[in-house]
Amino acid sequence: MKRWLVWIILAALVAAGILFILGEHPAREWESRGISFFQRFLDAKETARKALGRFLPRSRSDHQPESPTSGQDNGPSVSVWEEPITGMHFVRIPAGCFRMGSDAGETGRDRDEGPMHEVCLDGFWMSQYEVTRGQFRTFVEKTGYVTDAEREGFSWVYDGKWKKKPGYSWRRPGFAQDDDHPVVHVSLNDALAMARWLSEQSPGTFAVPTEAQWEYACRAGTVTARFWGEDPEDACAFANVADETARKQFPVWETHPCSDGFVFTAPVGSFRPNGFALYDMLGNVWEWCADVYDPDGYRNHAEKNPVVEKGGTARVVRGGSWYSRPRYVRSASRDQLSLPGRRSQDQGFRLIRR
Ligand SMILES: [Ca+2]
Ligand SMILES: [Ca+2]
Repeated sequence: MKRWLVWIILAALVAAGILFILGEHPAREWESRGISFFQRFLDAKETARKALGRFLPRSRSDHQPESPTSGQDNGPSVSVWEEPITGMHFVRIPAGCFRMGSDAGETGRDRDEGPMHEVCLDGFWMSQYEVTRGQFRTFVEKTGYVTDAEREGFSWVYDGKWKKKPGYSWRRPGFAQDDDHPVVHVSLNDALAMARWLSEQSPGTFAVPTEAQWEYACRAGTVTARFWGEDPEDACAFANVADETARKQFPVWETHPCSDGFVFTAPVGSFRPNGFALYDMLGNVWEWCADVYDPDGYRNHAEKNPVVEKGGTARVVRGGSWYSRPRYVRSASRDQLSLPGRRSQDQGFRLIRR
């Protein structure tokens, strides 16, 4: 092997090691969501690849079309359907195709966001807001449903670290919430139970979105890292995220450089919507998707209505939460919880309707 090539490889390994160590400190989403050591290594490698881009082989860079106009300034024009029992609003998401995932140049990107690929979806309805505590209460009162957190007597709560703690559930979230806040401490099982009940009681078939439906709905025609553009600094007009407000309480957090006014959950719809008139697609609470989490799932995605149904127990969650630093608050960012029964203080959901 040529001597100069050996030196470059050695330099890359040292740089990857340093970046890996530097990246350790506020690893909040890793810590809470059980991302493996191997994925952390790959993430550090991706960072090193960017830093040493001149020397390492480059990934394919997908062509990006021009960003369409979102129409947010005048308020998007959409069809809304109100579900009669819970009062949930559903907006019509038109059939269409989009580029799913992110390209290698996107700041904060993880390798599981690639390769970017074309996906086409049938039209569907999506709940305009995250399911609220009040709407979930209606479901529970009419059915007697008991959530996984209540049945097993504990949930995951943040008090400087993520811990499994007894006594927490949607009824006792661990911070102040009224019925307009998104329900939290709900598992995928709980979300699917509410969808099944609505399918029996109300016109239409209800479900949690597939990961492809979620990203298509979140992007609303945009190709930028976030539906408002590229910049995390602009987050606080559009999303409740880890921000300067939260940093007063948790000084070690890596935050967005702006103030959204909320440490924990905000009432749904407190911020500006995306181009499909959907609120809080990014931030506030993480949202369950129907797909099994597979870091390489995009390689085998069907072009039409893809969904990953096999391959393990972990399930996809999307969009980030009040706890999330900028890299998790992106349209293409993917995260996971290890089981459909997992729940936490920043985990909620929204439904779709067909
Ligand atoms: Ca916040
Ligand atoms: Ca959300």
